[in-house]
Amino acid sequence: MTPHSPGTDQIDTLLSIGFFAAALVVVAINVALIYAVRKYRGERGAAPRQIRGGRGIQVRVGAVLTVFAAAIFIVSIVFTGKARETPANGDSGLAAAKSSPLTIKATGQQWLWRYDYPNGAFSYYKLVVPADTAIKLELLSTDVVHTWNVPDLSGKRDAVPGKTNKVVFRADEEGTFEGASASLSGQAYASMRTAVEVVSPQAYEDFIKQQKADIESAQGRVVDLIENGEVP
Ligand SMILES: [Cu+2]
Repeated sequence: MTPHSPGTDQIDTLLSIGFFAAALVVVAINVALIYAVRKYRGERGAAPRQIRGGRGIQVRVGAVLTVFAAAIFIVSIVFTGKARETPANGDSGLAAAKSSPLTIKATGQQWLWRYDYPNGAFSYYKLVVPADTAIKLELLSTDVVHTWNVPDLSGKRDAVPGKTNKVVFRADEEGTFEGASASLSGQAYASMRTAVEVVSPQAYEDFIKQQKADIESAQGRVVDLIENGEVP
């Protein structure tokens, strides 16, 4: 993953800390094992000596491991908490989102994501957002549990029927960020993908306006067809 939002920086750092902590434990255990084996090995052919360690060494090793585990635990809680904070709006972000994040509804359904924008426009599969703007996605589901997962922008979060979860992020540059479903939601879950298209605030405004006009004209055409008797 490549972090493109403040929260994902935290997740990325945490990932590195986790990796180095695990590597440290693996190396330390192997070094201690090789040291002990080399120091206390017996002569070839002779029965090896029986050695008993004192209680002191056990307590000391236990204490070091406990402190290490506790430190990792606390660091991960702090970092995870920071990753979930709503980011501030950037200077070049959408002016309308200055005081509170731009809120968009993301609804998971088998097997498609629908996005509802504040002006009444909606889109499927592709979410368009302005760059450098604090975004709050309200996650909803109409059927089963889906997981919204666009790793470059945010941590995973579940869309649960009857509950509203949220995802916050602020994309630092324009571009398209891909996401895939992250929990099994039925046969076609593998194809339940999404893409976040990050554009300039002006392009975002233009998109939702155009999208709304297109939806209304399509609905108007359907009404015409019904009135003309072409659709029973
Ligand atoms: Cu799904």
